[in-house]
Amino acid sequence: MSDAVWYHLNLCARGDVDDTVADAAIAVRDGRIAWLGAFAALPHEFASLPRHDLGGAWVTPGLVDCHTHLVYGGQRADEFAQRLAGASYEDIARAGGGIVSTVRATRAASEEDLLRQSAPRLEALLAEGVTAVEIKSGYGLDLDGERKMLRVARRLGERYPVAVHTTFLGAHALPPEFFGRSDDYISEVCDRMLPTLADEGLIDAVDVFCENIGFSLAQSERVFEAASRRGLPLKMHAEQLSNGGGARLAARWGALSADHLEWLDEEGVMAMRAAGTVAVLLPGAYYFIRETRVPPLDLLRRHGVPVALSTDSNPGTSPTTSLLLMLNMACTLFRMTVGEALAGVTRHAAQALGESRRHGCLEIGRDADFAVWGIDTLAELAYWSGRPLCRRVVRHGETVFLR
Ligand code: DI6
Ligand code: FE
Repeated sequence: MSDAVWYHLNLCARGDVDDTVADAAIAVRDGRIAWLGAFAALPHEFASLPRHDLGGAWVTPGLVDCHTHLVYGGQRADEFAQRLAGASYEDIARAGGGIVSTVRATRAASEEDLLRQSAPRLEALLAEGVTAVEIKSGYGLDLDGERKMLRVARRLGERYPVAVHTTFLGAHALPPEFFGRSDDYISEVCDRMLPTLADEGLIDAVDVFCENIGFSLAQSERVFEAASRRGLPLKMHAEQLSNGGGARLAARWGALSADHLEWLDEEGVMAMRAAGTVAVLLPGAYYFIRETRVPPLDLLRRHGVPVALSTDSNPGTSPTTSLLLMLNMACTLFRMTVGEALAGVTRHAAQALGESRRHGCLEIGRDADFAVWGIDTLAELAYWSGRPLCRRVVRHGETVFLR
């Protein structure tokens, strides 16, 4: 079927800009990488396979977008206009807009409708070389609504050649019917929604929005407890709008990642380092809400915390479907290096999903999932904005996107 040798390519197999092979080749058998290295060293056993000439293009692992909310109904362009007129993201949330307005639109949509609205967002990611994506729930905020979102996420993974990881984010916002009763809502999340949806096989990980407009440390901990009882990996939206100590809590519970982190302090960084918790930075949200406080990259570097980058694709704070634009923003706005940015959408992003052995790196025995780029140097991935750089996406050895 897809058995072939891909050659005449520059290889960046680990998403490491200092570890590349010029004039390389990748041999694929049964959808997996059978061999890779310098073309001149191609073992004889692969000599008879069909060959695909990539014309000197660069090849990286398929990119990983490890934090998205891309399944939702409607959009919030009006709210954007309100913010331009002076309202803050928090003002709008407190006035019943924000996340809750997307909850209304998502609840009102049928499953088919939600699938139709969400699919183009995934298609856009795929066309930029993304072969693995995380999709969160969190706009249903009741059992049926959350189930609908997670089912749509699963169906997207069946319909498109992208590995979809689902994250249950029932604790994203307080639904209006629980107004003034946030502890009761957390009970609903922990005692009913999470166990039911986990039993239905819809949950790969559990996340919570720990923030003063979200849920408290104590409430977040209850969610972690319920998820851990089920053996589900943990993630947290932490220190996005204030320094609430969420990252420390996430680390204490051995979370895969803590995400956003503009307000993260050194204690939080050290706790994350000790726990192996990945820092997921989301420059699209930083940019779109016109945040001015940048995440503490120097501290993250100094303590050796792996940093991932993601789109946070969502209608309120990051209405983007371009992971490459996030590389550009991470470099220009956060002063990350090109090498850090590329690691952030390959091996570190895979680690943030708990999937380091499956995604984010090309090596013998792994799925042949890679992106082919029409660039002369890897720095171009972060340099251009708005330019279609991805020429081809290969998943399990088959071309699934071609430009
Ligand atoms: N933080 C975010 O940036 C998104 N969710 C979250 O917890 C925003 C989601 C939205 O505004 O719709
Ligand atoms: Fe988010």
